Amino acid sequence: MTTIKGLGEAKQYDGSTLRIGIVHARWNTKIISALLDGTLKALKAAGVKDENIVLQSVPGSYELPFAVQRMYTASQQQSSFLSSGGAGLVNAATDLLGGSTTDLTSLPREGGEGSKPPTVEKSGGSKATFDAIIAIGALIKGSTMHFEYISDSVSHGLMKVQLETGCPVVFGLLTLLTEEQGLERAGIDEGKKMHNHGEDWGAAAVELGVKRKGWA
Ligand code: DLZ
Repeated sequence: MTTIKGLGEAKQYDGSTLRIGIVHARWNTKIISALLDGTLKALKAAGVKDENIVLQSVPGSYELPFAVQRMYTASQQQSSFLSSGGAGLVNAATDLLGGSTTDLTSLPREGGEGSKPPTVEKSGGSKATFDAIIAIGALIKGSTMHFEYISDSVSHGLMKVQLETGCPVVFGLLTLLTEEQGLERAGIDEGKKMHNHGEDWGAAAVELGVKRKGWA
């Protein structure tokens, strides 16, 4: 079946001067891990430098809006401190969030639920505010109303954060009726029905990061 869905004709934006944050939930790790891979692939394809990508993890999707808000605000405070002559400040974003970032290379690639959670390590220092932040989570519907409440509040929370901070927040939240839908959208189902949606999110972050500079 053909589809008209998607980003349309993709223009490649130059991400080589951008600083991008990624906050991901750890629930449904197998899906998240693949989505992160896709996101990073797109960021790197657009020229975003490794040292300008800051990763942070939170337990579940419900924590995403708070984490994005803290990450951006801390980076802003750090940036203005440094530009006013401050020095030797450690990464304020990660400190305010508990001093850890995810080491992506240790994310389990197989297994999914119940597999070993990602280990954490402290990130290096960073100097600029974020040009865009990508929030990644996968909510899977269960038998109660939990899914509806969290999907709704996280969607509204992420929109509120981007409008209040002025930092583009890419909506990498999958709201899934089944686990299979998540595997498809992460590009890791057996039939390989869909592409990895993380690639779209990485490209969206670069496009918004570049355009936002022109809209400042
Ligand atoms: C509790 C919970 C449940 C049942 N399901 C998911 C899910 O499918 N995806 C997800 O990202 N998080 C889930 N969580 C965890 C909540 O998002 C949150 O971390 C906890 O309620 C603690 O605030």
